[in-house]
Amino acid sequence: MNPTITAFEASPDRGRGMARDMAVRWALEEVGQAYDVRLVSFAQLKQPAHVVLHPFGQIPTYEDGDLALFESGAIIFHIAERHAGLLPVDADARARAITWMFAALSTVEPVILQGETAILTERDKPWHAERLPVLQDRIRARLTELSMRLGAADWLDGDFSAGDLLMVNVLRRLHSSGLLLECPNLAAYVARGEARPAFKRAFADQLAVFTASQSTG
Ligand code: GTB
Repeated sequence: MNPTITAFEASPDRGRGMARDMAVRWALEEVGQAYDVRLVSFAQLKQPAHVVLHPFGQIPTYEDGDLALFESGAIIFHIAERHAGLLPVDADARARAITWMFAALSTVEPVILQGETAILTERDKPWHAERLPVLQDRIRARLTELSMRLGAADWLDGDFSAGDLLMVNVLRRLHSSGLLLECPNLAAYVARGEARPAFKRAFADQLAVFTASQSTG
């Protein structure tokens, strides 16, 4: 039996691969693990049948036999632990790759999310015009630090790892802001990630869900 993940029936991002099933799909594609997808509506997310899998009523979830997981980072870590290809075999290199997974989700993503939230939900606030540049400067500062560490390397620590997968996925959220272009090596890093065949397959599959949702009304 293939593992089953959940994804939006009709993603609000219109298939741009911004919802968090994207990274899980990408990880599964990288390791060559076939998977099934159960599509859920926003209403279904909050129903008991889904909340038992995900206490916060969100996507993605991951089910494999008796195991049910939520949190995209934990799901990707689980996939990377059980398959070759996303974490180095050498124990120290593996620990460093896992460190980058945490860095992506707990150090880089929060500043990006704060900026995104300000744009999406705080535009009408009287303090928005003052706050936005502050948040954008925080993103710039984090990107500059990351850019310095990446330097001219292809990936953050040796070969491509789950740390790069999560970092690229987080940085993709900046595509529409233009901020990524201020650090050309990071823009190239994201482009390298998006050029991977596994990324392209995952992207196409989630886009196909959105396209089908439009044709069926
Ligand atoms: N920390 C969790 C994880 O990494 O798995 C966060 C999961 C999460 O935020 N899930 C969102 C969700 O289910 C979808 S991905 N939201 C429904 C709810 O909370 O009721 C976040 C997301 C949604 C839409 C866009 N977009 O349209 O661009 C981007 C990202």
